[in-house]
Amino acid sequence: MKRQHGVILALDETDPEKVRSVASAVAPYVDAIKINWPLILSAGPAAITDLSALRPVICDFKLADIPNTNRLITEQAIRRGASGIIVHGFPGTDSVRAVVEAAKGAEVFVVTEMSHPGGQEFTAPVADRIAHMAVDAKASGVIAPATRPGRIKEIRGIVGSLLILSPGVGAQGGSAADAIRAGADYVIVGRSIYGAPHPAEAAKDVSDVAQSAMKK
Ligand code: NUP
Repeated sequence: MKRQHGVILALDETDPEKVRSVASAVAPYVDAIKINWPLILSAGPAAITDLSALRPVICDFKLADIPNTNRLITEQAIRRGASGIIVHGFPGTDSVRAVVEAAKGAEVFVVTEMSHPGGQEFTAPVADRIAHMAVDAKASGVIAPATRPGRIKEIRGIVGSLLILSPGVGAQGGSAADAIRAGADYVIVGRSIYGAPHPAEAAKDVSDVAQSAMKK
């Protein structure tokens, strides 16, 4: 994934027609497309391959299983063309390492502290340990909350040069500029792009904001 816009589209659409139209309209303004279970369960896993023709696809499967199951899922996602995969850290280092090994060079991102209010309940208290573990397990990067830019800054202090991807911009109340200035490499944006009257314009606006925050 090459950083130009600093924006990753979270394409949580379930209408196959809209998946296609939003993806092709927004692709010129984002560096990757992140897909999650709503899209996989509606459009099917072929969507991984189809969308990869437009932009690198990150599978947000939030893997949280034993190493063997994590490995099997990762292999299938990579076989379909995924460029990256998102894994939970709480099942332990061996579960994350299994994903890094099975990814065969594709990018692996470990969830630290989740962006929604409930993320403060169970993920926040262990987020710093998970960030250290992501470094040890040789992950490509971590997911950290745009809703709490102060936490992005602290997590940056732990992960060094690993990538930080930050969801929670727009619909969840976070700001792209604040997240990037706090140390995020990319913001992940869903509803406020694909749910906008003109998704391409909305994506371009976020990209402009992210790019100017990168320069400061
Ligand atoms: O902590 C997280 N928060 C979060 O919102 C980790 C995530 N992976 N996400 C995902 O980012 C979430 O599942 C959704 O796909 C996207 C945010 O979408 P939106 O709130 O911008 O619509």
